[in-house]
Amino acid sequence: MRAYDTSSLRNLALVGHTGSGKTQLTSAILVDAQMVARFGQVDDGTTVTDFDEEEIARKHTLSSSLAYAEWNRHKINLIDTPGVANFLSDARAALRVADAAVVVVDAVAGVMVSTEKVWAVAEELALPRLIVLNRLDRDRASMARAMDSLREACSRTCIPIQLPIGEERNFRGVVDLIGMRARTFRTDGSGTMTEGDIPADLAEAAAAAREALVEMVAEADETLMEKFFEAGSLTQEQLVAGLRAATLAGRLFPVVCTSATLNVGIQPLLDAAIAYLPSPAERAMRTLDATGAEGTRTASDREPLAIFVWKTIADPFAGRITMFRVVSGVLKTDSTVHNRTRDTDERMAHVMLLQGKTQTQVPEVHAGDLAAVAKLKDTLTGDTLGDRNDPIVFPPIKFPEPVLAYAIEPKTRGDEDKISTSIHRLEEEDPTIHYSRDPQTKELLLAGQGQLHIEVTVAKLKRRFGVEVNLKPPHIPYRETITAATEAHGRHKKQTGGHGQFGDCKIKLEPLPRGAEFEFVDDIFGGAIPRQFVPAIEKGVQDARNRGYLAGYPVVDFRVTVIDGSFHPVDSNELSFKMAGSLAFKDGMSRAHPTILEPVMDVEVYAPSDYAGDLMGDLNSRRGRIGGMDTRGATTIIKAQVPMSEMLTYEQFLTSATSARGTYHMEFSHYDEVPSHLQTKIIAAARAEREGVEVEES
Ligand SMILES: Nc1nc2c(ncn2[C@@H]2O[C@H](COP(=O)(O)OP(=O)(O)OP(=O)(O)O)[C@@H](O)[C@H]2O)c(=O)[nH]1
Ligand SMILES: [Mg+2]
Repeated sequence: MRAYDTSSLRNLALVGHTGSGKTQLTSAILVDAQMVARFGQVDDGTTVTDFDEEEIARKHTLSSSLAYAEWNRHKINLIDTPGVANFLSDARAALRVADAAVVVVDAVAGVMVSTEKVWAVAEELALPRLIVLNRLDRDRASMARAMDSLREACSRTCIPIQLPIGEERNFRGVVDLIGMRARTFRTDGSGTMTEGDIPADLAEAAAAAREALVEMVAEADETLMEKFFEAGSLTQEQLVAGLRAATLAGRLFPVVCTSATLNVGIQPLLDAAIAYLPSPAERAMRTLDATGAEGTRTASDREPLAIFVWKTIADPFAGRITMFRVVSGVLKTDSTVHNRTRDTDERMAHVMLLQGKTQTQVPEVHAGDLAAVAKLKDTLTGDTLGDRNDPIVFPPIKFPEPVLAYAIEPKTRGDEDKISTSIHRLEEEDPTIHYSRDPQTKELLLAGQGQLHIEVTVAKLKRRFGVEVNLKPPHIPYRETITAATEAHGRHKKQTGGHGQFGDCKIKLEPLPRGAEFEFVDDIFGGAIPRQFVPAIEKGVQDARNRGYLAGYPVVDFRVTVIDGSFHPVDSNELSFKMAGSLAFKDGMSRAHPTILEPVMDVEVYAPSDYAGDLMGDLNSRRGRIGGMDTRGATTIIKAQVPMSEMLTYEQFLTSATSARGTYHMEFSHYDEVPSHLQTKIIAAARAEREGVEVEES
């Protein structure tokens, strides 16, 4: 492949609700650009970007993957991202290294919940967006309805630059509203395109749509607006330049029309991406310097080398594969670069481009391009690599907290070690899973974004690492906290011949606001306890608070202040003060009115409006607090906050209650107090479990 300079690159992340056709669209692009010989199909498991066995089996993208198409002397990098809610954090990471989002919308269903989520992320990153109305060949596909939902849910300035030719199964091409030409396609998947005049029956609609486009472009820029009023229209050059500028500025969002399975409209889509979306040189990336001050770095070969790692793949055979964007400078294969996040050096032995899972080694990668490298030692997702003397880093990627944990046990006895090394490898590629051992029950806990996420992780463990586990019913990550301040005393004293043990401390416990976790303050006066024993008291309190008080869940959101104590010149040691800290904590908890906290989720439900009443009633019965309701066409959107423990069965409920026409999105919101009658149950369950374990162990 020829080398492409920065201005000939486009970095596009395909984002949108599951099933909108992102993977199929990527596949059509690759065949049209002759990057692959065969037109891969999601339904046969033959696409380039859904190559993982789990993705093929489930017909969903579960992890972002990279592809590229050479089109009209440009290299278009494509990141095919997941649209399934549990995996959206991977789409968020992809948007960090893209210069534009290609927002794919199903022309039958319109904008759905994941589309709104990724739209908001693109908004936050100020990313230019091109909208693709896909699946226009389906029954009940409607450009008009899809445009309504886009204008309501995303932006009033979504504006078609094409009109579809033919409806539903007769969809076979597009009218280009800028060139005012028709582009029709053979519908055999070959992508064979014919250019011609606009069909007579569309002439009027096309003229009206073009006028709307010209007005929108004029409105987006004051000087264009003046010219528009003077001349009554815009010249072709003004229209093209104005549309490009407004798209880059995020003021307009052009809309194109496709069918990814029939390979209709794909080539005009690529032309539009080159014409109206930015090259990396036109979009600076945010940076932080050593003092935390914000700046930007522009894609240029002449700037120092700076690389941002957005994704890692844990391959049991090939080892770790690190995917990155060369933000600035030129990366040469075999060079040594500095990992600034971890302060270590890494050798970039085999720099490569990825076409799905196919790797092609390249001698160098220029500023703005996306590439990968195998077998780095210490580098993880979110790290910045580059020149040792260049002080900047890129802000790390924020990943969501796990919301649900399952206890797992090996199917084969003695596989525990293998499980934990394999899960640690998977944690590298998926920072949203979390693996731990319950300090009380000693069970292995696997936490993630939801049931599907855990199931997929377990399936990966089996397929990639050959370890099989049983999943037990899910756990809610409850917490404990206190609601009253109190003083407490702990004294540890033992006299067993020779040296004794003596530690003694007085502490104060005070509640802190939600999310404050834990604070420890040393407020000892006049050497009541020698300085070196104070950390031991903290250690004792920490150990005790992690073991919990009421039901074995970590105690959070409080402050411990050591205010007094006493010591023995010979018998006092660290262990004794650790014990004293632990005892003081327990003493305090008995008076601090402890209570249990549970994770509460932000839930958004989308369903046909007929079901709204039933769905609201159900959310109420799940202790949900309804935050608002919106109607959008025939769809109702309900927003609510619901405790996680009540949402475990929601997926099945929603599917059966709405005949699979409802969808929902859920993410962690905050921790809140559990009502007291439910606390009693949680405490009883914890006690039963603990006793069960004790019986088993004895
Ligand atoms: N009729 C028709 N079907 C399509 C079109 N595009 C995609 N499909 C089908 O829709 C289904 C979903 O397509 P995908 O490409 O997997 O959708 P996706 O957006 O990648 O979905 P996730 O990976 O789950 O986010 C598959 O069965 C495709 O064959 C289209 O333009 N027309
Ligand atoms: Mg997909």
